[in-house]
Amino acid sequence: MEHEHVREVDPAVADALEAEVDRQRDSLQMIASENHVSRAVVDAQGSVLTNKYAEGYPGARYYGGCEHADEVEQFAIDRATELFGAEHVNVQPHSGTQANQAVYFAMLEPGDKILSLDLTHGGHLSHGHPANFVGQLYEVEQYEVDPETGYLDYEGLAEQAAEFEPDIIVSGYSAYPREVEWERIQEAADDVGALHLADIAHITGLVAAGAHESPVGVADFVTGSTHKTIRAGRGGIVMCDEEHADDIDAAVFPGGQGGPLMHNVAGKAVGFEEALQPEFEAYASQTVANAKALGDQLSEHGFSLVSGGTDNHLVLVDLRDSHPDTSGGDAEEALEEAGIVLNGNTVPGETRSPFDPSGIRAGTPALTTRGFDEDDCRTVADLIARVVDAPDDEDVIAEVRDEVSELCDENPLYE
Ligand code: DSN
Repeated sequence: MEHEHVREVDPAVADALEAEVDRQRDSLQMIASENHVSRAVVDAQGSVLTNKYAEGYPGARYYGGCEHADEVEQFAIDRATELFGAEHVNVQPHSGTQANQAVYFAMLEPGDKILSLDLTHGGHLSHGHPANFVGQLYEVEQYEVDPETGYLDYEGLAEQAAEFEPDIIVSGYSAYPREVEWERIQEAADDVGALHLADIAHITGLVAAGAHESPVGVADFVTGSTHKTIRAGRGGIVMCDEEHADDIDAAVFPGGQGGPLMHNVAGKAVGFEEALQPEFEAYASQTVANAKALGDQLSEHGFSLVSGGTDNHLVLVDLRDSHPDTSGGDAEEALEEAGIVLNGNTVPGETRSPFDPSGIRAGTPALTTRGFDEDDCRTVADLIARVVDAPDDEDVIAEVRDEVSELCDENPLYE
């Protein structure tokens, strides 16, 4: 990746871009929400569609010259429809958060009630955290995972819903390692006459490939990110039945956004086309197999996994038992020095601060894209253990850094 046009104009930014390519190539990207998109998606996102304003929807825009924008957006819609089987798809949200906001804006009045999973139990800011406008505009109550098992407590959720009488229940999570039983949440919503929003941001690719049960056709609304496990252009997506199509479209534009980022919509179209290919199913199931191998091997090293393991692309490690003197932040820092990039993360029953929490979250989508298999992931778990066991030992960190470089060389990226 040369960025030669940038270099002609702005060598400083070109240097930073090239350094970022090197960083991604030469270290292990294990932030569970990240991935490596293809060169095709990079090209589409870097295209001249960035110049185009296209407020409105295909065939009904507020500006002229939208014929190619229309084509591209329709490709994205058609491919998403084929991937997920939803009656209606909106591919314009700039992010998963904005996809969620569109659903709230379309369906709720200020002061209405949202029931969602607590952030420290695996939820997301946009599900109603007090620091987010959603938590301030609506009345939010939060559910938690079972403190003993780390699994969702579906019965507790139904009881809480009966008491709180929410207008909408939000499912779908950013740090929940287990399969979600959408029907059980739908039943809880039906029992109290609430809507159900399933936010599949993290598992969009797993759902598209059949590696996780789909909430499409179960939940009233399904939102997602398009750049995580599905590794398409950066942004969000909303899916719903035809009945809510106009409300959702109006809530995305003009309700919450101005002009769509058409270059990102092009990246979505291209990434969705890639996800329709048979290889993508193999990628998604390998991502899950890799996360299981990573989790099993971390357990072998004495790490405690929230819920005891994983069914999806991520593991959540609670360091409090195995490494009581090492915070998630300490582990994140030492691992990054060793070339393993993941994030400190809150865990259920968190006793530290969100800025320096008790856990680490590690995902396999990006490693799998660059070709890692289960053996590689077990090796990565061994390396993580060596560093977290001795986070201040510069010799260990240097040795692990060398082994990370070897793994990267064996699984090249953006050649
Ligand atoms: N920032 C994403 C994550 O890491 O889960 C969610 O928006």
